Amino acid sequence: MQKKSGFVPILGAPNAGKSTLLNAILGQKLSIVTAKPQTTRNRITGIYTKDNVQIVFVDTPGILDPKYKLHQFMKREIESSVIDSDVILLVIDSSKYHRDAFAKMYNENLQSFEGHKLFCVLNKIDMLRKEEVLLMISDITKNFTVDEIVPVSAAKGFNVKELVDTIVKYLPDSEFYFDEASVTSQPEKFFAAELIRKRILNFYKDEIPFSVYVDIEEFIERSSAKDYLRASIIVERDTQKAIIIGANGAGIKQLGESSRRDIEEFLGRKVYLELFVKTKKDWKNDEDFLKRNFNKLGTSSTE
Ligand SMILES: Nc1nc2c(ncn2[C@@H]2O[C@H](COP(=O)(O)OP(=O)(O)OP(=O)(O)O)[C@@H](O)[C@H]2O)c(=O)[nH]1
Ligand SMILES: [Mg+2]
Repeated sequence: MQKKSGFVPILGAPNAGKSTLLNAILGQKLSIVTAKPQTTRNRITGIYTKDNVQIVFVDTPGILDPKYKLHQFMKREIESSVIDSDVILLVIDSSKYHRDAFAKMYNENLQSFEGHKLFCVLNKIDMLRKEEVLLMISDITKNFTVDEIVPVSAAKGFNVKELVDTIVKYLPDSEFYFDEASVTSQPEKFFAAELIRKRILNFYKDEIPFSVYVDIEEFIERSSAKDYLRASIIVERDTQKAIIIGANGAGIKQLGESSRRDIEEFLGRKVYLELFVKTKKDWKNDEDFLKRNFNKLGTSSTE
């Protein structure tokens, strides 16, 4: 049978449910999800392969006005995910739909949508009544040019299969880009860092989660012993370092244990995890630091 394959970036405002949608499509917790906006920082490739179809989804950071250099790097991740894409999914939190806010995002990104098929994915419809969803669909139809409008609940898995079926209709005939067994193109150490960051997003309050960068400094696979992982949690200020470590190291100990369990579950094997906390002043605005680290993560969607 003729193969069909294409690239499908998942775009939208912070917290719209983009990563939840990717995970729902893949049936796997690949991209970290939290209740906090700005959870995703890199583009994350999630490869869906079934029969003669392969869809390379690319989860992206939420669209926002850059305040730090980090945000500029995140924005570039979004922009590069759109180039060469076949269908763009623009995900909206339908429980927060406002025409003006949607119009702003739509118009600001119109140029990058050009030449691509555009789907408007109305997510979180489990929070709405049916009539409200219908009204929203008619409002979008009247005011915007999109190729499809698909209501879903990524969290409940509602209409997700139908979304995938609709995407397939727009895919070109093409050989697969990735091996049929691949689920992602990112290295394992990227996901290890993300799982540690997810725990930090959930454990600590206020600005701490947004000031944290997790760097996997060493990842050694060992046949005779557990894999060895050394991770550095990089924060912006010494006060943040003290908060993460906690009284008598209780914070870092708990963080280490829970992250280790998450990583073991993800990798399907035991690991030995060592965590360190380091201060790097204002890393969010440090171009060299960001360049080095974004490159190191191998988040390129075509790698
Ligand atoms: N009720 C409901 N909540 C959802 C749904 N999809 C996602 N959420 C919740 O919305 C929040 C944000 O989800 P994410 O998937 O992290 O959102 P995101 O768009 O990837 O966010 P960023 O990475 O920060 O841009 C989480 O608390 C999810 O559980 C849904 O269909 N229904
Ligand atoms: Mg996300």
